[in-house]
Amino acid sequence: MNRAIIQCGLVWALLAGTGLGETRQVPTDYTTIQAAIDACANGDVVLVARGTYRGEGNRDIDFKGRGIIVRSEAGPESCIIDCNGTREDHHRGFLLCSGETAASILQGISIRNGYSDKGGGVFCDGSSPTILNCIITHCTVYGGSSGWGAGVYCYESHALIRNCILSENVAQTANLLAPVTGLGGGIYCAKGGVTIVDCVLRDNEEDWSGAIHCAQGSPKIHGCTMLGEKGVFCSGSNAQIDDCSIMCRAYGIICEGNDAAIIEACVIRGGIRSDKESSPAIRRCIMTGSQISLYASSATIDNCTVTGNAGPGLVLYSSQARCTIGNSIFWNNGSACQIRIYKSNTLYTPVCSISHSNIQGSRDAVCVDQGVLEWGPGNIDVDPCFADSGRWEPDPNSPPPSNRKGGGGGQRFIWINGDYHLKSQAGRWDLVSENWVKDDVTSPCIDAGDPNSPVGDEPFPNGGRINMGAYGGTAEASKSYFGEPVCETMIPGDINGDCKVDFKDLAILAQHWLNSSDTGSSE
Ligand SMILES: [Ca+2]
Ligand SMILES: [Ca+2]
Repeated sequence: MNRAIIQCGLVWALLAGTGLGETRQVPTDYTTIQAAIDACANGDVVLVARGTYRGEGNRDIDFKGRGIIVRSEAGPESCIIDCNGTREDHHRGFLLCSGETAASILQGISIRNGYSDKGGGVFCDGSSPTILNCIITHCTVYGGSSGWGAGVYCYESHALIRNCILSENVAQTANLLAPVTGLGGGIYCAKGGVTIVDCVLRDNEEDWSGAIHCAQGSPKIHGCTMLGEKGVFCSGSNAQIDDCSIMCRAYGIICEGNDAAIIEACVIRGGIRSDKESSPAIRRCIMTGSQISLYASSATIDNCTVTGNAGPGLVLYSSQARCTIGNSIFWNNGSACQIRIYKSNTLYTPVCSISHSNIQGSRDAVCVDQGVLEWGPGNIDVDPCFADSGRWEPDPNSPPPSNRKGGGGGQRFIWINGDYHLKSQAGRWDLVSENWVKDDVTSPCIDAGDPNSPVGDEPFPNGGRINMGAYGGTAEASKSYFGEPVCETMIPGDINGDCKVDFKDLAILAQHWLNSSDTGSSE
């Protein structure tokens, strides 16, 4: 990381014809960070010593378009900008609104107690800086129609925010009658394409939106952890959310306003809600603790594991809801209905298509109040043999017992996630030992996905066919078992990995031959 930054700064410096750039130290050379920035040419470094910085010149700090690095000497824990903003006296940490590019780097700094209407910690407008290893905490936005982005606000920006912690920031509105209130307790991004990588968003508060609010644009959210009330709110965006752990109480992800989010390889507690012509694609996700709710929207659910919800795992609430489910597992949701199609009207009929999935209770557990169930090929109803199913436990934060499960008054229960790798006698990836282990049973979900789906990164022997569930098609897919001894060597022509070359392999070959011919002709 450091090398990349140095290289980046070096390239910039060379391009700007200024050589290596100068290092300007605060407070040794300059009394304030702003004074140091004002003295900088492109390629320079502002190095901030340990300490807590306050007052003019150490808040509302403006990069003024410079391609420079502003960084702490010893990391964000020991280098704090205390904005000391209040509702009456607004102050932020940093402003980047002069067309800054990725060469403008903010690194290793804590920002706290910012207060503004937009961007309590950092405000980016039409600029795309790099924000690395920063801690942004206890910042507030509060505005007439809305407060936007309590931690970071980005408008028409391609900023990179990496390895940052955003915690206990608050987005609020001054107008309690406003239909839209606090947006983005952690980060608000509109238009452009902000990239948020390996960040932790914890206990940020927002009236209405989420820890991250994406409005339009194509943001990328990768490898992030979200804890607290709400996760990501996507509105009209093409957000790509992958490899995230979103453990929220109210909801995990909301998609609205013609949103086309791609949600991939995430573990989500708090559910996904999709409405207003949105069409999320949900792939290889584990969803527990609350349901997927579809209103006027369509969703595709591929290779997902949906379990441990108090009610159905999926509900189509609106007559305009559409859902296509493949290669997925709906198991141990706490209702007679794993999936429910709720209502229809004279204009629209909700439709749910399910194929190559393991639905506990089979089609009888897809409860159709009004609407259409398209029960496709390859569905099964067999114990998926999870490595660990997970369990309900009393929520230590709830009042004394009244035997309510999953919410409501009295004692609440929370779902403790299990391990949703599928058991296999040939090998299952074990999260604890980080190694392959062998079980005494083999899940029927192994090699039970759509034969036309690519097996992807499934390790050998993979049966030549994708597994159901969240690890299907990945390097952590459970291995295929054909009886002892397990085939350990690859034989040319043995596609399914059973140590024999026979018609089973030929059948798989023929199936994919047709597929690849189609691909080949289109390339
Ligand atoms: Ca397989
Ligand atoms: Ca074979």
